[in-house]
Amino acid sequence: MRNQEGLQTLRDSLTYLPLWASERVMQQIHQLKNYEPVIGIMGKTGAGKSSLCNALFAGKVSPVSDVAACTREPLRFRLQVGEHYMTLVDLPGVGESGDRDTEYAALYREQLPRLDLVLWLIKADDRALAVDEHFYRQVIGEAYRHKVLFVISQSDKTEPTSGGERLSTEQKQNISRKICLLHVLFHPVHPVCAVSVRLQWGLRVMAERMVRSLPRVASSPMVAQLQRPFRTEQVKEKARSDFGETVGAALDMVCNVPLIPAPVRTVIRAVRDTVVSVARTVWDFFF
Ligand SMILES: Nc1nc2c(ncn2[C@@H]2O[C@H](COP(=O)(O)OP(=O)(O)O)[C@@H](O)[C@H]2O)c(=O)[nH]1
Ligand SMILES: [Mg+2]
Repeated sequence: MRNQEGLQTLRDSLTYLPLWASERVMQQIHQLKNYEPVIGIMGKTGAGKSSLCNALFAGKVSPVSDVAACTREPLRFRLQVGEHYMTLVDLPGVGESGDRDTEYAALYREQLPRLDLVLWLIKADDRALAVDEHFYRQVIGEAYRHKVLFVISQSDKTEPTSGGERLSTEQKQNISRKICLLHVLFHPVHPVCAVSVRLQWGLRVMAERMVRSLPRVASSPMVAQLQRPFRTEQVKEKARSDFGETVGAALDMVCNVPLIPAPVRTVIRAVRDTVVSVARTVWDFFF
């Protein structure tokens, strides 16, 4: 219902465009609303991939298709919240079986172009990072670095461990050191996150980093999948503004259609800012 209301409000803001142009823009808006993000999760077995996804995302999970237990086909899970979907791709561990690394490299090269973001989990007490480093250089390479978000998982296992319900100052200092180390090793595009699912620590910041690291088309539908506590104002504001910008880009696309009459172009330019702000306003109706 609110969905329809949102669409109608957007349609109204396009009244002054010729029908073909407003139809084009509405079609784009439909696609943006229904975009299904694909997020890859990397990390050695036991890094905490499943636990982290369960902590962050609310969606009901359904395994996708006839999953064969071969490395060429990673496990895919489809999450659903209302009418929004997102796919998680559980990518096999790096450097866990040397002889299969070539096979993994091929799998990653095949998957990377289709992923909106890769969460690369490194367990807080994992010190064997040489393989990760090698893999990052060789397989991810320059082309896909912007898609990788490093996450230090299970931060409560940072020395000196106490098993308590809060991180000690010493632990926090050591986590900061680990973050610095990862920055030196990987030169990541996005800042490294640190989380503990057991202590529910760092997850909010991680959600903010995710929404900032995703391509504009993917941020809003990802936010729709987040558990309530992580849908903070900052997270929503970034997604809302991404949505506005993508709708603006749809108008620009129509503007760039060859041989479009000059007066139509003028009208599109004149309404652009209004449509973008309407899109931001109705964001809550959609996501
Ligand atoms: N102490 C602690 N244990 C965790 C945390 N996250 C996950 N684990 C545990 O680590 C183990 C492996 O987690 P899992 O999510 O299955 O890892 P996956 O193999 O990467 O999917 C499980 O026993 C989890 O309960 C955490 O933040 N802190
Ligand atoms: Mg798992």
